[in-house]
Amino acid sequence: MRMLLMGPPGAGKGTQAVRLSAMLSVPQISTGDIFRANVSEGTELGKTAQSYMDAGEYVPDEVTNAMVRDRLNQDDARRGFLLDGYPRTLDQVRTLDDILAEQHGELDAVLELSVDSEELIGRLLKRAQESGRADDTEDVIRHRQEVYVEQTAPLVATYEQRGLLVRVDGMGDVDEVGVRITAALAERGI
Ligand code: B4P
Repeated sequence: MRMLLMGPPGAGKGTQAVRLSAMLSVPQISTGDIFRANVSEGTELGKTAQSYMDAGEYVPDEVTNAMVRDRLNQDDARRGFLLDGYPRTLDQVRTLDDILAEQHGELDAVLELSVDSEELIGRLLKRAQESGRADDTEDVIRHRQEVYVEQTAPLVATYEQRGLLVRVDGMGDVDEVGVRITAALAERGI
């Protein structure tokens, strides 16, 4: 099972990916989580990523693509994966196509979570109070939404044209969304 999880910041990608990865028995590969782990370990990759993340900008494609290529080359990704938060740019879509052709095979599905923008901001501000992530200030949250609308939202159409897109309403509580995802995937025989 090779699947992508897309949606704006705060849509619940990370939250649902944990559950889905257990359900599908494949590793959850979150580019945001990998960057944050590198930031907290103080690696060179973390030093490069931090300023972009703190500003709500995407980390440059060449850095992100190299990191994902390495990660997908690891043994546990051979039997499938759930990619959470990648690709986010056209260059990343093309790179992923190359990696899949070289190392894996076709995607099975691309899941998109849709959530109203005020709800997204409310969720991320709530997280800011609870965990204090550096990119969860209101200005940066709004900027991340803009970057998503400009650079990532148009990519969803690419996967729709390929017949891979599964759109799920991400409004409501975590369990409600989880049940919708399971039902939508079951309709596709997943
Ligand atoms: P990510 O870590 O992917 O952060 P995100 O888009 O905000 O999504 P996240 O997974 O954290 O939020 P979720 O919806 O799960 O990226 C962070 C940064 O890393 C990016 O801005 C960028 O700088 C960099 N980056 C990552 N990937 C990149 C790439 N491919 N290229 C370049 N740069 C990249 O959860 C949000 C909150 O909502 C949580 O607190 C959660 O508990 C809550 N929540 C979830 N579902 C809910 C529900 N149904 N109801 C209420 N609350 C809910």
